[in-house]
Amino acid sequence: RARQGLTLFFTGLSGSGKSTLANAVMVKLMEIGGRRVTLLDGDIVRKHLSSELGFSKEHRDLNIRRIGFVAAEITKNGGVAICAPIAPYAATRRDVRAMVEETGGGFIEIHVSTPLEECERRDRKGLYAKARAGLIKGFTGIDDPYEAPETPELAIDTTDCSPDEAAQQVILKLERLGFI
Ligand code: GGZ
Repeated sequence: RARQGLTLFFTGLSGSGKSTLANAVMVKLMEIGGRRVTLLDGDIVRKHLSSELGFSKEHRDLNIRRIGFVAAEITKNGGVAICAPIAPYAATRRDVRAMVEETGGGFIEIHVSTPLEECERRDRKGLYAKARAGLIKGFTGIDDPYEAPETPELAIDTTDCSPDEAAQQVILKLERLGFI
């Protein structure tokens, strides 16, 4: 598997630590070397690939399918795609897994399982406060669903662990699975 392409798919609530963790894992993989690494973070994708989309179920699904398509292309060519959207719907995540696995590469789903309570306590961007006040409608975890993965390859709660510790857990998992 050490030569196979691979997609790391982080899913979790806003503020759960997906971006921070995805970045830390990217840095570690680049240090290890051997594979090209592409980060498809939620914010980056929303800006460059899905700028016309909102947050309805249809638009979220379309956003995730686009990410899945790009990740599958990268994986097919032997690279590492690191994705970090909320991706709230289980069925859509399953479809993306199938798209990636069809290329013969690996798909590792990582649930960044930091509970809502902690995400809301952090509220780095003030979005939870706005959602609670009704200023943002359809905010994931407040008045929009998040379907937690039932059998992810890995689940990491970042409440009590540093980004470096969390990233190390991902690297360890990749070693155990034979990808690095
Ligand atoms: C959830 C929203 C919403 C709503 C704007 N619901 O903390 P952030 O700001 O940077 O992460 C959130 C981001 C989610 O975009 P994704 O592309 O990851 O979502 S999905 O996978 O569902 O397509 C948040 C911001 O966009 N944001 N409105 N209503 N998050």
